[in-house]
Amino acid sequence: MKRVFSGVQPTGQIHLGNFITMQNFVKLQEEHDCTYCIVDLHSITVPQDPKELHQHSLELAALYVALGIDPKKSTLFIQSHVSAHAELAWLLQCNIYMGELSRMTQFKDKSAGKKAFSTGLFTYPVLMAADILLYDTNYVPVGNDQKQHLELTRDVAQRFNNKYGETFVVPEPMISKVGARIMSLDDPTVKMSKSNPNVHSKICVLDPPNKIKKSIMKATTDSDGIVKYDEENKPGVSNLLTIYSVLSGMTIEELEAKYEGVGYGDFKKDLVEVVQNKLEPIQKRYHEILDSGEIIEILKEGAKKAEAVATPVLNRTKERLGFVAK
Ligand code: LTN
Repeated sequence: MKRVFSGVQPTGQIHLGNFITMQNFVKLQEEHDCTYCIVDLHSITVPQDPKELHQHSLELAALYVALGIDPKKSTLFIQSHVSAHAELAWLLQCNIYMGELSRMTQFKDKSAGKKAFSTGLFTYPVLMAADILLYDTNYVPVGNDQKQHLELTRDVAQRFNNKYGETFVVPEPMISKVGARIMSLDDPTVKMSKSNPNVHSKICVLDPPNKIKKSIMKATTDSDGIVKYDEENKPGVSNLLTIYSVLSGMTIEELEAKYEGVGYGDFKKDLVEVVQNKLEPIQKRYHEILDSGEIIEILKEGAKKAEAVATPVLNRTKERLGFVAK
């Protein structure tokens, strides 16, 4: 079995783009040995309200389980519960160059125009490399925006192996096409994003039915009234078709045939129902897991399992560096 590792930040609400990414995580656990991490250490690279961070971490964990991550098959844990992450990040930091981190486009984007930002924002990709390398990861399912960080992870793993002897498994990215392609409802030329202040730009997994309805009915389309997939000329309608297709399991072609001669209003009404019906049972399960406290036990177990894999890798790394074992 190949090992899969991925991380999601516990910031803000989980929207449909994230949801689709996480659904892919659920599928992967059938064929691979999967580890999914709630990366709270990454979240504090930008200011966080402690109460919100706490809440969001538990919520994200409960949502993972509600979506179908099975704690018996996969390992689900919170990054800060396993201290090896912060520790390996330091060891890697001493083997990554300033120039490499300076070239990271996410860092450039996030620091642009800011008077002050933390050094953590700069070293963010090092911690991400530590996350991945600690689990002898073969595949990392991530969005396109994280590809450069993955390249850096591979570079540092190879560099370390060459210098100190075989230590790390060199991971490969697994770029999923659909999750990354869910666009904003108000402006279908940009990705659906947690940080977009317009609530109707996105649908969140925990949105109540009336909010889902409002956001979809308001979604930007175009004036030619034909339900057809054409990313370039009809980005709004194409985005709605993608959402419909992923949530219903119907293909785009089937949907185009179904809505031939039907106006956008009726098409959107059906989509509202598809989204509401998909999310309702997930929300119910989510509240059960969170309110019963079940999630606390799952995370405890998850941290134990994660530690059992991470600690030997960390020790192996220290040994290669010449550190004296305790
Ligand atoms: N940077 C990633 C989150 C992340 C991650 C990881 C993803 C942190 N550590 C390890 C994959 C593997 C993001 O913002 N999407």
